[in-house]
Amino acid sequence: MSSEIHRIILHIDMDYFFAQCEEREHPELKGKPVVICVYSGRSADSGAVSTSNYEARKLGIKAGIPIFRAKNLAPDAVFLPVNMELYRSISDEVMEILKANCSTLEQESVDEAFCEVTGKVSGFDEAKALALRLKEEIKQKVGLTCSIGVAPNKLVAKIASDFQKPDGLTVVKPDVVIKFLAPLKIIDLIGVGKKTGDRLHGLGVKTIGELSKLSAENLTHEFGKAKGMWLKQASQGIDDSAVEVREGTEQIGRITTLKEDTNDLNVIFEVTDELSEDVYRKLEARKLSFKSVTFVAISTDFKNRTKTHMLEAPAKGLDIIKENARRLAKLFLEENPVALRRVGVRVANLTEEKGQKTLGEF
Ligand code: DGT
Ligand code: CA
Ligand code: CA
Repeated sequence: MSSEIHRIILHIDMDYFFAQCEEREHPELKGKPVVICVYSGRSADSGAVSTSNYEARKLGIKAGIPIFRAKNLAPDAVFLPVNMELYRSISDEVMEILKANCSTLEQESVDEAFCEVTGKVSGFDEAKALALRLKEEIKQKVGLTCSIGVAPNKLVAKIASDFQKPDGLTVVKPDVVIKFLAPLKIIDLIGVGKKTGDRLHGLGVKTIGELSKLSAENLTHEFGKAKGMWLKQASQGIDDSAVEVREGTEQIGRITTLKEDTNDLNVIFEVTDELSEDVYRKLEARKLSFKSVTFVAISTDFKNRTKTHMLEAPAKGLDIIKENARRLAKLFLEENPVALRRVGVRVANLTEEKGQKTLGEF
């Protein structure tokens, strides 16, 4: 079968991610325009929009515009500050589902990942069925929608995930890659920024198809060897880069809502112990060590804050997670005597255990 000589790669991109996370946490926001803001702190409304839900986008509110402009466009929209801890813990939930379903997961950012599924599925039809199952599982377990692109390489998979948003699925089989790319705008070719886009426009090139017609000589003359060759290949949908686990970016975290808001340390310790055990089981299953432990606290005013302890050397023991989480929780509540709504435990700076000794072995 011809499909067997091709790789099959999924690119998953969560829809309006930060805003959708807020909708999950506060269901009463659904249907209203929601705007996530990075406040610079200089004055009340200075700063920029980080993202917005689709209701807000319809009103012209997009990532990057000043907050005061967004407020002019939609005075009744809901404006919220970035709550990175929340997004990160939701991202962890998504990545775990993906990891369980592919041979290699490359997390690209908090809301995007490549999944290599070559060998896991027999061809593109099975890959499509897998993508649909993943979308369903993420919706059921995490409560969020995403868009997925399925293609023979990373470049085309990423362009495909963006093709039908939100809640989209776009499958680009190897024999239609060129036809799929041809009508798309130059700027849709991932890796072409504004500068290159403008220069290509100057050459009269507007679509990826038109770019693919330029000769390699012409392109290397115009953009230099490396970039010119890359443009030539990319415009034909050729990309050999491998799906690779990104080291060091990984973290494993668990977060939970308390039965009732509290600052009672005994209650909180009980919960952090449980979360620590969950985190430890994940680490152990994958033979990973960690170098930092973080306590995550979300108070009743929805502010959330963290306290992190960096270890001197990579560790892997459950007690180290538990004790640090407890100690950080206690410190946190001494500094912030507030009732907590949710708490979390996270480890980061993960490394493979291989060849590494625990203290007891020296
Ligand atoms: P989408 O994928 O078009 O449905 O919408 P988003 O919001 O998921 O957009 P995406 O995938 O480009 O970015 C993922 C998250 O990253 C987004 O929810 C917020 C954040 N983000 C995106 N652009 C910016 C930006 O320009 N500044 C800041 N601070 N954050 C951004
Ligand atoms: Ca996204
Ligand atoms: Ca993204």
